[in-house]
Amino acid sequence: MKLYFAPATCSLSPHIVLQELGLPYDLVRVDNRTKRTSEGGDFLSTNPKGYVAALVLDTGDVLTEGPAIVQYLADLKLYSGLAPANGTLERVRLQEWLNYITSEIHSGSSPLFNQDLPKTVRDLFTTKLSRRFDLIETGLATQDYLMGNHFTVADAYLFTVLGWMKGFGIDLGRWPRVAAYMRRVEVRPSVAAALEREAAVPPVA
Ligand SMILES: N[C@@H](CCC(=O)N[C@@H](CS)C(=O)NCC(=O)O)C(=O)O
Repeated sequence: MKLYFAPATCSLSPHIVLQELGLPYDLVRVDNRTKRTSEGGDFLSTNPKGYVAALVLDTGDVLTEGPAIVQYLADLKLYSGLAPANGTLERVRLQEWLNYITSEIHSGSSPLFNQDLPKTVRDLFTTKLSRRFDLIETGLATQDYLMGNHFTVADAYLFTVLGWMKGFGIDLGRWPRVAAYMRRVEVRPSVAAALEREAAVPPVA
């Protein structure tokens, strides 16, 4: 398999999952500005959507959309516990979280990357995000991870998008359980290994 990634973006989520599963993979870095890749190609020819993450399977099939990619990966090793079995209510609970993260937090924070965003608009997005974090803070009162007391692909995704908040001037310390959760996930060997492998791929020339 081959993961197309860009540093400090949402592609870190499937990357952490690949590491959790101990699956072999190659990494291809994408320059999101030029859409050129570290393979010397045009990323758009692999993923016409033009954004990471994209996972190219050994069959040549290309998977996109982070929530779909992480579920595909988890299902390759069901016993990993990274996702409950398909067809169960628990699996739908996982999908509920993945959808919440992608639509409410990922999409809800993407505009904040725009430095030119007027302060009033920035404040609106920040306030809405704060409410999303309140809900997670409440959920973490009785458990260590989103789905209970074990790590799932939803945690790989949440950790990834929450990692952007500092750069937006949002201090996760306002949500002490969320801050503790970040520290808990951060020390997983999969996270360090994914970050190390990404850092080892030089910028696209
Ligand atoms: N719906 C996609 C969104 C992916 C996405 O937002 N990718 C960002 C990085 S986090 C990106 O590559 N943006 C570059 C662009 O849109 O040109 C998913 O959930 O995977």
